[in-house]
Amino acid sequence: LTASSEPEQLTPDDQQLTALKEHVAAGLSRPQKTLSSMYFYDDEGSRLFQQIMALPEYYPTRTEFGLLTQHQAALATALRPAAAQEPFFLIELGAGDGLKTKILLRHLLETNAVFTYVPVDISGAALDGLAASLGEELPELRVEPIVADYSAALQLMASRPGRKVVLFLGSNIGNFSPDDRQAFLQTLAGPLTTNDRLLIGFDLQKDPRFIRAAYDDSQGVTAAFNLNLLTRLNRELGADFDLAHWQHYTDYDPLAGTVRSFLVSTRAQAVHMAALQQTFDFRAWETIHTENSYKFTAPQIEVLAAEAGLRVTEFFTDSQDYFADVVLRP
Ligand code: AVJ
Repeated sequence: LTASSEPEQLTPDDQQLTALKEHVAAGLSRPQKTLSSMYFYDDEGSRLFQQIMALPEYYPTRTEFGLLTQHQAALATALRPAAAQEPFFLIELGAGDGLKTKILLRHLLETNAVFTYVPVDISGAALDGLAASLGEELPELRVEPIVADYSAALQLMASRPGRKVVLFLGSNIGNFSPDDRQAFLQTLAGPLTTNDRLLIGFDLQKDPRFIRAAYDDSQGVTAAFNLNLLTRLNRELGADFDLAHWQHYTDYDPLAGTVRSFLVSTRAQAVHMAALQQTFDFRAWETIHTENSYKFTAPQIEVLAAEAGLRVTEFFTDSQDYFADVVLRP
């Protein structure tokens, strides 16, 4: 493994803390309190998400894994430059443990593609783990990890010349509100040129009960994942959330096509945050909205792409139409 696989951290810790403080102060001052699911992923949250991906109820990861395995050759052909030796960057937003991506990485290496893998993630620990496992499993791979949120990483990559293939797998796109999703896709598409490619994973609309079960598992791992956000605020903002009086609640709304997750205050309580020098009051059964997880239809995906000035060129699904991996180009 080369020295360059040491993750590059784009945003200093103090700026990150300032952003978290501002986010929490604003989000908990609204009539409907809300916190972004982006903040789930501290090191413990990333570890819990690994556990979620292995749960029997959580179908997206294993479905997409099967999908990528089945279609790896066609996907690689659709993504890589036509000239076999032309170098490119393979940028992955929200790389996590890279389990699914390794299918593509291995295929590209075996077919002599010339590329640098740039995994981007907000969890430094997740990227360290990924770099270490890649060093062992695919030692010939060139890796340049970046610890950053998506927009910071995209800005950095936009300034680099060369062909780009951007991966956004796992239906991470489902976390955006419709407005944010549109803005994000436009930001993503903006710097891309004709020969660049985008691969986006979309979880598809299906049996509502089946979807809901994936976000309310019987072992309570998803509940722990949601509640960990409060533990994080206790640690990083000196908050005094008492986890005995908070619950995980989630539901799927077929009308909006989204799973919504909440933290529910099971009694009237006040929470003080030392770092904000502020106290927040919660009524009994008041909720904090912590996550949206949108599910899509094929026509919606076409519209979404068109509105961002992108064209859908390939649409891969599994045999049950649970999930889609979609190739887009400018
Ligand atoms: C990482 C956004 C794809 O929405 O399915 C899993 C996060 N939240 N269980 C999803 C999540 C609760 C996950 N994504």
